[in-house]
Amino acid sequence: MGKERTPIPISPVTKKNGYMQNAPRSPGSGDFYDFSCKVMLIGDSGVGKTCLLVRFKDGAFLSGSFISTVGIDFRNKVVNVDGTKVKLQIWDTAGQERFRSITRAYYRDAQALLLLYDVTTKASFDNIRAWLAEINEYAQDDVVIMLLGNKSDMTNERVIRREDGERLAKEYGVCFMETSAKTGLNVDLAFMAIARDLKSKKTRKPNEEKFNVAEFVDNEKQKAGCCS
Ligand SMILES: Nc1nc2c(ncn2[C@@H]2O[C@H](COP(=O)(O)OP(=O)(O)OP(=O)(O)O)[C@@H](O)[C@H]2O)c(=O)[nH]1
Ligand SMILES: [Mg+2]
Repeated sequence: MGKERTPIPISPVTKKNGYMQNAPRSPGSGDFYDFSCKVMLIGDSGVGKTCLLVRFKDGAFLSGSFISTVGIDFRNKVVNVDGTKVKLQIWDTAGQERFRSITRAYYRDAQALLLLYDVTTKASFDNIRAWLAEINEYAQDDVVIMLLGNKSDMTNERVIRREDGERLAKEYGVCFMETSAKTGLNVDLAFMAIARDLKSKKTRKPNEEKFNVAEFVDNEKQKAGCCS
């Protein structure tokens, strides 16, 4: 286990369903947005949640010694989805067991969950079922879930095949992709797919077709010519 990050004070409270609509400015970021939503990063300690967030927010990779998150932390990023500005309020949770009760308190406000395992650590993959049970118990019924197999750049150390991740995701009916916080593979795609799904849920008219997040991800991967 690595060092620990300084505890971060907990929580601006969001509305019950987590959406804050038509706010003129997102607190702290200075960016205008049309609506905001809460996304949580969860999974075992060391799978790369903080690194994934830093890669998405700042385009950088936190290499060097591992600093384990204490409690919970968040970062905002406003993304543009076909002209609509969606503020993603991204909560980075601590994977260590002793912080589990803190994490549980945040599930109910989340519209989307990015659930990570590390393709080089079998235990983190085996624990995904337990994480999904947690989600089932504490999160909203219609929460968007995306399973991410992170550290896909570590080819030589890999112990979990892509097909294993795909199979598990299919079993639970959730979207799946492999990512790398180090190279950036699929990181923007994961967050953008979530933002699109949430925008669609928020703005879809009754006669409009539902947004299919899995289909969107497949199309985008094909466009990028990648296979992960
Ligand atoms: N090669 C490689 N290393 C990664 C990747 N993502 C994270 N790491 C490394 O894995 C270690 C753990 O990353 P963190 O992002 O701090 O893990 P975490 O999931 O936030 O862990 P907790 O805060 O304890 O829950 C660090 O040493 C990172 O440099 C990746 O995609 N590729
Ligand atoms: Mg962390």
